[in-house]
Amino acid sequence: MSRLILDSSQPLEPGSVLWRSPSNIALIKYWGKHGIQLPRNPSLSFTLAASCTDTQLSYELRKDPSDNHIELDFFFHEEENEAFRQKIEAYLTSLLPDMPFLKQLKLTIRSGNSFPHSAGIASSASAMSALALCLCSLEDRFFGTLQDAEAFDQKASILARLGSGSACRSIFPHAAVWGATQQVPGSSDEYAVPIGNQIHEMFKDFHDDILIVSSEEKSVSSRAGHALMEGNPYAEPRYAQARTRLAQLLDAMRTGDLPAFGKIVEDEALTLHALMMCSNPSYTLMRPESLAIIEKVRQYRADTGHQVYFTLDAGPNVHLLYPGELVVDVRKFIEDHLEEHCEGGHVQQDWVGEGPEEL
Ligand code: 2P0
Repeated sequence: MSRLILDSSQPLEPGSVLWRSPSNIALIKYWGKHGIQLPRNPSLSFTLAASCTDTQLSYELRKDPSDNHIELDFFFHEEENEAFRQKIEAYLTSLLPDMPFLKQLKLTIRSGNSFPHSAGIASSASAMSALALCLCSLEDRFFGTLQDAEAFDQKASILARLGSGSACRSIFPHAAVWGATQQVPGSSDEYAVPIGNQIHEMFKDFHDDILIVSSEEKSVSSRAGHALMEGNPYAEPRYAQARTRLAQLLDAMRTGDLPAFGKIVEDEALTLHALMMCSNPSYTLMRPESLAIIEKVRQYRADTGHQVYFTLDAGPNVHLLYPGELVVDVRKFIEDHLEEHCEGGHVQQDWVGEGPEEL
C-alpha cells in the first residue's frame, strides 16, 4: 500500500512546480519492447540542450475527491488541447496505485516546446521527462520522500519511461544508458542511469544539428514500430547486436576514439531503418532527401577528414553529430550543401546538454 495520501483534514495551499527538460538522441537505439515499457535491448543516448519542453504543474485540493478519476486541465502553448489531455489523464490514472494523492488534487498542466511544434522533432522524450520531474517534485513537496537526489532522479526516470520509453534517458546530463547491461554497473530495464562521468570530455562538447527533412506526421508511429519488432525475423540477432555495439560504443566513448564512435553510431541508425524496411508490413520513414544528406556527409568526411557523423531517429530527419571544434566548418557545410535538402531550409541547432532544470 502506498503511503502517499494527503491528510484531507489539513488545508493545502494551492501551488505549482515547473521543470524544463530536454530531448535526447539515441546512439544505440531502443527498438522493441515488452511488458510495461521494458526494452528488449539496452540503449545509450546523448542528452540534448536546445530541444526541450517546459512544463508547469499546478495543483489545488479537489473539493470532491471521492471517485477514482484524475481532474486535469491541459494547455499546450496556452491553448487547451483535448487530445493531449486525454493521453496525460490516462497516464496519470495508470500511476494512481503508486501516487494516489493525484486524485485528491485538481491539476492544471501548462506545457510548451522550445522548438516549433511542427518541426518534426520528436517531443515525447522532453515532454514526458518534464512531466515526470514535476510529479516527483510534487511527491517530494508533500511527503518528503525524494530528498535524496539520486532517488529523485531514479523515480523521475521510471515515471518518464512509463510515459514514453526513450524519455527515461532525458533525466540525466550529457549521456545515459537505459537497460540492464553488464557494461554499466547499476543499469536497469526500469530506469536510465547517467554515464557522463564515464565518457571522454570531448563528448560533452558535442553538437547535434538536426536537419529537418520533413515535419509531416510519421506514417507509422514509434508505438507501432516497436510492436512490429515482435514479428520481425531479425529481432533476436538485432537485440544481440545492440548489446555488442553498446559495449563497443562505451569503449570508444571512454577512450575518445571518434572513428570507432562514428562507425557504430551510423551503423545503428541504418540498422534501425533496415528493421523498419524488413518488418511485416514493411515501411520506410527515410526520405530520398535523408539519403542525399547521408551521401554528402560521407563525401564531406572523405574530402576533409572532419569527424562528422549522422544518425536518425524513427523519422526522416538527419542528426549531424560532431565535436565542438568543428562548428564553424560544419555549419558552413550545412549552409552550402545540406540546407537545400531540408524543408524550408530548416535546421535545429542542438548540442549535448546539462540535463533538466527546475525553474
Ligand atoms: C530511441 N526511438 O532509442 C528509439 C530509436 C526512436 C528511434 O524510442 O512507445 O517514443 O513511447 O516507448 O520512446 C521512439 O519511441 O516509444 C524511440 P514508446 P518512444 O530513442
